[in-house]
Amino acid sequence: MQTQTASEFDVAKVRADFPILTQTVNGKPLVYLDNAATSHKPQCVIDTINHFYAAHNSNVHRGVHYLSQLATRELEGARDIVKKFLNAASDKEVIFTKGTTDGINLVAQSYGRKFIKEGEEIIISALEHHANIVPWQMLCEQVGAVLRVIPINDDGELLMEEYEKLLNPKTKFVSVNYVSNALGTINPVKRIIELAHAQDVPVLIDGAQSAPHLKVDVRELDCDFYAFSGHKVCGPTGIGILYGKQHLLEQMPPVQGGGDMIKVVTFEKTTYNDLPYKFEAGTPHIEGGIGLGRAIQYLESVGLDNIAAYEHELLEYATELIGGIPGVRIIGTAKDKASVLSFLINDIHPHDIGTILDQEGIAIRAGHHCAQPVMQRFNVPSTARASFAFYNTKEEIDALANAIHTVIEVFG
Ligand code: C6P
Repeated sequence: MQTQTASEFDVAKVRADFPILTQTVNGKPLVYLDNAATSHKPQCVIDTINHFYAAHNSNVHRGVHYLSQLATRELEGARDIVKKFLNAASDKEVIFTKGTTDGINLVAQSYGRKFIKEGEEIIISALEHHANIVPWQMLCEQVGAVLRVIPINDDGELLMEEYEKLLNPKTKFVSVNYVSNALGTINPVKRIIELAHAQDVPVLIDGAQSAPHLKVDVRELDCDFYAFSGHKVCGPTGIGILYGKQHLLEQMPPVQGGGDMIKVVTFEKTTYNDLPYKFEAGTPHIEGGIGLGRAIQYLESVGLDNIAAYEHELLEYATELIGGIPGVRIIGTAKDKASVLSFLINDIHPHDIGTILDQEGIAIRAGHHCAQPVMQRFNVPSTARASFAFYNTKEEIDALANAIHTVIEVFG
């Protein structure tokens, strides 16, 4: 598929796929700018889930009967779609999880507990979401490891020379996000991975905010693990993906025991199932997985490169328009950014900003965005955050700018 220029991108056509976008909120057309929290679902994903329950509902991997085989084929078909989406080498490397948080916890508790020992070090960054901080802190408490943090500059960019200094023979794992949810910074993950690999250190990429916006090829990136959430890529909630290199996953113990993850169980000993099922204990989120597969097909039909180009133009437009309003301060001014505009207006509390925007039908997020250390770094308790998707328009950004003027008027 040839990449469209942003002006060629047919946003009206795309918007027609999302039934929720036609509604009004507080008497105004909905302007949904909270896509980093969760994205909306196109009709094809909603239809796929409905159809599963209406026609195919059954448990998977267990039954010899028709419906069970159908459901199994659909779920495994979705795994294959994800495999191709990520360019993973094998379906064995694609594990269904509950979401990004679940995937990171799995790696911390499985790889971490087995391979990281007292006094050894784990590197994360100052840009992380709590989901990529707390699981490592928990692991550190359990095994006596030490957490090290790559600092950031005032634009919200990682200080790569500090990262290089942090890497040392005690480093046993690196875990960083590709795109910061609080600031939108796109991190130089390829370089981060190269530097870690030069010291034989594996790297997990938190892809929660990159999967919806950037084309990712895990083999080209050479990451060891990549975690993302279905609900941020136009798919259902409660489902996500953990990609892991097969040779690492093979060495890792399961974290949860139960049905589906075993081959033989006796009271004396249990042998575990092959990948990826070893990490998928219990009945999976079947319609979630199938819905996620459909969502990825949908994103691919729009084209990840088209999405990235169009969203880049939206972000540039918003940065200039909103950043130019007297009293507005943008937090996060990295050179390389995706889809997030975090801002403050004078000393108005972001919750007040969010409430007034809501009255205008505009949905943004106000708060610490589950990234409190980022807020601490900028010495602010919270920010207002507008986050864009490929179904947003410049007119919606104009509406945001107008509503910000209203906020300023209300608070004098
Ligand atoms: N960020 C936001 O509004 P889950 O909740 O598991 O789907 O995703 C967690 C997560 C992990 N890493 C990053 C970079 C994220 O942005 C998120 C989710 C949402 O910014 C909800 S807090």
